[in-house]
Amino acid sequence: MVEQSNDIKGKKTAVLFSVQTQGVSDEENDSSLIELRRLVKTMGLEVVATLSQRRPKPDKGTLLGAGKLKELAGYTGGTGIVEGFSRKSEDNTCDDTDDDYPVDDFDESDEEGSGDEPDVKADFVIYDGEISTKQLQNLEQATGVEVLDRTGVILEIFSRHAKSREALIQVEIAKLAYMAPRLRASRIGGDRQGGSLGAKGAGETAHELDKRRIRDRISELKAKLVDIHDEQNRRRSRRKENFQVALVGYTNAGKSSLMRKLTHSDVLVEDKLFATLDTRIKAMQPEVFPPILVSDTVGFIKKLPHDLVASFQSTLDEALAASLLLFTVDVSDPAFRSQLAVTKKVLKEIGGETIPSRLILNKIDKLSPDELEKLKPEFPEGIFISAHNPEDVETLRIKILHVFESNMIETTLTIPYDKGHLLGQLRTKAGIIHESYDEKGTEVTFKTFPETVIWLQKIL
Ligand SMILES: Nc1nc2c(ncn2[C@@H]2O[C@H](COP(=O)(O)OP(=O)(O)OP(=O)(O)O)[C@@H](O)[C@H]2O)c(=O)[nH]1
Ligand SMILES: [Mg+2]
Repeated sequence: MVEQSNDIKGKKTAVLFSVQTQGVSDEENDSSLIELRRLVKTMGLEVVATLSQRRPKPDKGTLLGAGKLKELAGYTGGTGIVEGFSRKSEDNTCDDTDDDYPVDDFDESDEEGSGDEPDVKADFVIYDGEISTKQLQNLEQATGVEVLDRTGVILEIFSRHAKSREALIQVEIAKLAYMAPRLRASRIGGDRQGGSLGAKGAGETAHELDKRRIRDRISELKAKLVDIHDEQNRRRSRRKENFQVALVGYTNAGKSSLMRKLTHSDVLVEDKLFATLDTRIKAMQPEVFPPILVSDTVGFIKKLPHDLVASFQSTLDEALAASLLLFTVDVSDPAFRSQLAVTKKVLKEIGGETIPSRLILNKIDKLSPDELEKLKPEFPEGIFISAHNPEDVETLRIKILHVFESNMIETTLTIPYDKGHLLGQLRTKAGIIHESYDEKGTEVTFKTFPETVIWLQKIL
């Protein structure tokens, strides 16, 4: 696959590439590259070309075979050659040698007219996967430009979108951990990584720090996070008496849009990947008692390395504290099934699989009536909505209320007049159904969570 665009308008440019390994279908490879293209655009770069090579495995030294590497370098003005590097050298002999798998037979782009001299030179080479230190070194030598992998791109976006103190610290830790082994490896990027794209945070100083100082800085940042998390845990335990609904799902699924509509708040909604990096919690509107809290979380994405997920643990903890998870998918995205699978996998990994959940198939306004009807039998329990349609949002709100009410119990208790202040507190924690007065006190019938009844019985 070779695509080219000449509409650059002074922006920095990038050429993207992937290795389609055995077992990865054409659709999966294409959809992953389309996603990478969106990520790269979100990062502010213009994509000038996309290449892909089918191989049993990425080459240990250069990811691509020799011919394809030359083609890639054609987009950057590089030589395509790695000095002193032999594909038959001991280091590079691996079970995926080109002899076993004739790469050219797999190679799609050769069929589609590679060899044209590209008009536009790319400033960056970006790989749709993870790059080892050695591969990074070799690729930068062959292309003469800075090379980034998928994680590097995601980190760059995170770094730009982080707003709260917590998100900034989390991103800085993730970035330092990512950059530490690459500092020595990257001859080109080493000077510029993190700084060249205008990133804030770790980028400006990282290249001056040796590994030990990076470790010290990470420890220092982690200590700061512990303080923030202690405070968050205190707040979270105070919220325990409330019913909390967490919106979880792939990036750009529409979580923040739903959060806005359900809570009448002004959280950021953008057609960007990873628009939200901070957890926001707001009461669902119109308010009920006890309040239903809705939280918006960071989106998930394919091929997100574990340590990056871990660095957003506290954001995910908010989802784990929820009484109900709303798995939100963008049903208009052809890849939505695999996006849902990614979300469920991450939630399972962090221990959230036992939390009750509902599936929200969002953006149905982007489907034709036929497409929608075909989809419904596949998700009989799914809630099909458009966050842009107020009636759909109301249907969702009522469904949330039903789950919330099914968790509550109805109780009647008498509150003595000398403990009258408890009545005021109860009103914020329960839905009052009936009140009557006799000589012992106020007899009140209310609906709330079992924990609140236990709390009240203890202090009466
Ligand atoms: N057509 C249509 N667009 C929607 C719908 N819901 C959300 N969008 C759009 O999809 C884009 C992403 O929406 P967000 O609500 O920011 O998505 P998110 O899940 O919070 O994304 P991240 O914060 O990046 O994880 C925005 O441009 C929204 O306007 C919908 O039901 N229909
Ligand atoms: Mg969002």
